[in-house]
Amino acid sequence: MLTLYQFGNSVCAQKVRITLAEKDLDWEPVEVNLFKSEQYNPEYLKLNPKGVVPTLVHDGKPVIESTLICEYLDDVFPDPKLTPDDPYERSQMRLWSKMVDEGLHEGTTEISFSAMFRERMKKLTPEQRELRFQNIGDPRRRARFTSTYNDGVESPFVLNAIAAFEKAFKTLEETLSDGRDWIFGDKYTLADINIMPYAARMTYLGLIDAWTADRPHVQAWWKRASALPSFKAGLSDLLSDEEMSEMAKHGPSILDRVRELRAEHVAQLTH
Ligand SMILES: N[C@@H](CCC(=O)N[C@@H](CS)C(=O)NCC(=O)O)C(=O)O
Repeated sequence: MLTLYQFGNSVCAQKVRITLAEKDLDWEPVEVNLFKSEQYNPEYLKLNPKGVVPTLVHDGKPVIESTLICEYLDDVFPDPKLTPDDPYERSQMRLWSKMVDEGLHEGTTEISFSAMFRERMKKLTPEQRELRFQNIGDPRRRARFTSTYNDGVESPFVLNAIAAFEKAFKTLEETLSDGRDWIFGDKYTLADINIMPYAARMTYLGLIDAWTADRPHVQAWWKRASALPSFKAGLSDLLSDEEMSEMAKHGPSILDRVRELRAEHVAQLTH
């Protein structure tokens, strides 16, 4: 039995759900409402001591970290295989998940907070907000949340986010420039699935053009990715009208500033 602890529009749960859909697996959802700080419930912290979603529980055993969950699912349910057979290619695939885990994921949180979740946070009581900021035992997360809440798009963490997206989409454009459909050739792998929720979030926020307007291979990849049945089943079909309109409403408010910051960042790049 597979149970996924998740929260609606959470990017790292989305990549797990795309993987579950690829493998046509039955699973049970358990909602952990991050805005009610349910991630800090002692029972949940026993499963995921970091106090984040997602957590997969398989036959009573918890697996945390979305990248590791996707690899675990691929090992245990190898049909269809979503990792390259060749060990060297597998190591290269993990460079993509590292890029997500070392920048793109946090970056997406900063951009989403500064544009949208900030507005939701303003509606919480000061006590509820304080609890959300606490992020048990992780001062770095608290600093990021506080900064994007207070300063929005002017937070220095948003600049890190813009740089992380620049790096990801630049690397993707270069990789696809020989005409391949997917990162490792004819068949998509967890490397592609890992990037999809982040491209989706920027699209739904109306921000993706800031990085992809001059990247035709990324645009074509995104068209293919967002048409996959597993993308629809694991991501787009599960977003409520309310979540879609929240993103469409708030994202564009930071677009001009994101473009300016990206241009300044690109002008400083030496390679
Ligand atoms: N590296 C972790 C990141 C998990 C993470 O940051 N999850 C977010 C939602 S996408 C979360 O639960 N945040 C808790 C909070 O906002 O308080 C993973 O990939 O599973």
